[in-house]
Amino acid sequence: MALLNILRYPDARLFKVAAPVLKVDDRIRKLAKDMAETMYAAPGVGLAATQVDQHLRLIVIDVSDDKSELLTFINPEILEKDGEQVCEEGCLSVPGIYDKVTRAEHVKVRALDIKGESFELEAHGLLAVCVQHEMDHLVGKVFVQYLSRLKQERIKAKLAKQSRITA
Ligand code: K1U
Ligand code: ZN
Repeated sequence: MALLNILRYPDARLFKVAAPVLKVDDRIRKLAKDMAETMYAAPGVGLAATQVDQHLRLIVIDVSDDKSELLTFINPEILEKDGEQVCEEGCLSVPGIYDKVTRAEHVKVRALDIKGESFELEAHGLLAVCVQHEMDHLVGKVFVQYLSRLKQERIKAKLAKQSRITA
């Protein structure tokens, strides 16, 4: 079992744009497995490769109650989105901070699975929020960037204070 280090906002590496995965090979499968273990251990319901300093288009999500519905998306693309929902979001890279973000209620996603096979998924509710949140990470966007500048500055100050205490 390998637990990966999760970058903390405002680490500059969280703002990098991830590159497409060129080949789904054992290296990518190992990274996806380690990311899933890291997500479950955190605990969280999603994780993007960007958050573990791997700048590839790869995300893992499991919104089930019993960790039984792991989804791995390689090179995900949103094909359709509609509706609107406001959800209280958190982020493993922004520990202890939760705030409301408006997102599409439904998304249709196409991606490759860990065998390198293409699949499509229709997501609603929390799963749709999670897909959008994790795909934002792949383009270097963290959910706090939807909040006001004032809130972002307060969050940065709070996290800086926390890391001084734990250092
Ligand atoms: O991207 C991440 O850091 C993961 C993030 C995903 C997410 C959660 C909620 C709304 C949008 C995106 C998290 O998993 S934060 C932690 C969390 O939500 C959670 C923790 C323990 C149990 C259940 C959920
Ligand atoms: Zn996040």
